[in-house]
Amino acid sequence: MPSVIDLRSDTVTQPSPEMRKAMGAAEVGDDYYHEDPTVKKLEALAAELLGKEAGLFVSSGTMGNLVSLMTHTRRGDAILLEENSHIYHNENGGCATIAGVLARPLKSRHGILDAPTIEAAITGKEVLHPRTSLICIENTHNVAGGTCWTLADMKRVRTVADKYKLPIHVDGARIFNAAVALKVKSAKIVADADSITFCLSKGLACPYGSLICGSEEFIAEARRNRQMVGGGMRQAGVMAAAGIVGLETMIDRLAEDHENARLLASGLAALGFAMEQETVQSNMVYARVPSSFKSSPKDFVEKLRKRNVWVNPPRKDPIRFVTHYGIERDDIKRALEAVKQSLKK
Ligand code: TLP
Repeated sequence: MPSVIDLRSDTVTQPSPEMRKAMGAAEVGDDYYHEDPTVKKLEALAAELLGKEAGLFVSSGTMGNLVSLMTHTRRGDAILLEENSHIYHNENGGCATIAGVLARPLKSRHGILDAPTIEAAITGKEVLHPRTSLICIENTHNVAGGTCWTLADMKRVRTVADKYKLPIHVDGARIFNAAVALKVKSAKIVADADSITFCLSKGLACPYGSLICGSEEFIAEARRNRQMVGGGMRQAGVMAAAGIVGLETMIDRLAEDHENARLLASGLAALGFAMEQETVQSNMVYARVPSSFKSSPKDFVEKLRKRNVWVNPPRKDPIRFVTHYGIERDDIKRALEAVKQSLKK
């Protein structure tokens, strides 16, 4: 049976052989007592890469974002975020139910918020309105197509944030994709942010985990909040070991995923798929099934699956294809052939 080409997400990646080896050999201890040397090494490495004072290992991007929100805000505050952001839509409302904040979703161009939109949404002077206490941005922006916030985009938001003395949190689940796409050091990309969450378990191909990075003081408080949501760890060095390998070996490789995404995008466009090419900036392609295809996008996805190419059925219209570790150039060519066949009756 031919192997499956799984383009549902970069979360489906298998750990590399080097990761499995490192996990087996990891030196571990009880992280509650700060005695897991491998976790400590991972946290220090992450902080160094992102130019922050400290790092904290958490179980997922969702937990990283939640703990960061809890650390930056008080219950009843308002936070500003993009209307299609992961925190707003895909974290099961944790910001409201657990952090207790009011999320104000803002319109953007391709996921990139502009300063006037942010400034207009800031409330807090009047007793009538919740106090705005945080600006969240997503880099790369998933639903906008894997789009990247440039340094200039960040600077503009930093200027407003400074004017109102607001911190910025970056949901950087795929921050290294942004760094590689923009050819900028990761630390520079988040230099204007107060905190960042990034995922090991996406393009870096690790089996588990995310990190929060920020100041020493912020991370100490985040550690308390992580405890509150049940995220305390014990011998987590087994997982952290894979994270270290991910950070050391998987970042530059992301360029291949981006190249494969571009190849896929041009192939899909040639087959009549509609997409905004300018949003194909990293490892994702969002594309609409050609209007000549007489059935629904869901049917198309099912037909494609029968040809061993997996993508998620679209929630709304565009179908998302994600490239990642384990997907080679030849797989993209095979996938495009399967797409072509699936468009036929
Ligand atoms: N994104 C996942 C899904 O939501 C399942 C995906 O397949 O793209 N921020 C962003 C921008 C994300 O895309 C994700 C996950 C997260 C946060 C949450 O990370 P996890 O899944 O580790 O909680």
